[in-house]
Amino acid sequence: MSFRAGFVGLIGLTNAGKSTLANALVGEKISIVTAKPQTTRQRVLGIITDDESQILFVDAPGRVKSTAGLNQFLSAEYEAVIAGSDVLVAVLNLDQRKPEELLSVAQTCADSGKPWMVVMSKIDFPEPQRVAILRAKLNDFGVPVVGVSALKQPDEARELILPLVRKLLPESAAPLYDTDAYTTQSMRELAAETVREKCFEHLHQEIPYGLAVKTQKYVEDEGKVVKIYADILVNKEGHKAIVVGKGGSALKRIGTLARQDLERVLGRKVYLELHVVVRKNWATNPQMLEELGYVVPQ
Ligand SMILES: Nc1nc2c(ncn2[C@@H]2O[C@H](COP(=O)(O)OP(=O)(O)OP(=O)(O)O)[C@@H](O)[C@H]2O)c(=O)[nH]1
Ligand SMILES: [Mg+2]
Repeated sequence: MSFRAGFVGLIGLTNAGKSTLANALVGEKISIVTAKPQTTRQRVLGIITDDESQILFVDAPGRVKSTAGLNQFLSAEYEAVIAGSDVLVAVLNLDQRKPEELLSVAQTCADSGKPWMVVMSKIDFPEPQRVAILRAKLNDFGVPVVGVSALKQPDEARELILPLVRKLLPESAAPLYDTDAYTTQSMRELAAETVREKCFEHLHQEIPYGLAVKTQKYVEDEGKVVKIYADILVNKEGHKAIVVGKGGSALKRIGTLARQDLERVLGRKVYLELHVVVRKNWATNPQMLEELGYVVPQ
């Protein structure tokens, strides 16, 4: 039998559960998840290889319409993942009240001309009539439709989705990526994303949207401890005080939670040092955006 391999873009609204689904499918935490929309900023690759196929899941930002600053990057990244994927999975979240929003995501996938399927996400959401209505409306597309709860039943989600995706992959002479790896994300990127996840969870209003995290130093020497130094960039002086908190309490909490997560992933002790740095308008500065990796790859 011939080998199949390709990029499979997870396409949906913000907060649809795409990253939760990516993590469930890969069986490892590759992408950060929070209750806030616009958590994912850059695409993250999750790799699943077996004897017959290599699936390259691309977790993307949700759909954002914008022509300025960081949101312009999110919007371009969303479009680039659609254009660059071989197969699309429309992730349609059942906690969304407006079915037309979900159907427009499905229409985008259909318009791409690529093979695609639908995953109705958050099927545990107590709105069974929404499932029936959505299924009926999706019927005309004639593509596979499954419903999953990646949060509550990740194994079932994987078993249901992987065989359907494999059938949609193009043939390939060989795997496209290292067959031992489950992601291409570096430890420096993972460290920065883990800190950003804790910032999103513990800071409110506009603060998370105005910050970015950059790993400045990652030292893995002979010793038992991995030393990570990261900057939290904020775009206003006033935000710095909020991120640091009273007597440093907020920053300490963020640092402790991020360190614990990183220690679990690395299986080693971690020393994590965080600095809050004010970089006014970093999100509209092309050079700063590039430094943070917020550029769409060509
Ligand atoms: N009840 C329920 N909640 C879910 C499920 N999947 C994800 N969530 C929750 O939905 C929220 C958003 O999940 P994410 O996986 O970050 O969603 P996303 O589509 O990646 O969001 P963005 O990156 O911001 O576009 C989080 O609070 C998740 O815990 C699910 O199957 N059931
Ligand atoms: Mg996400």
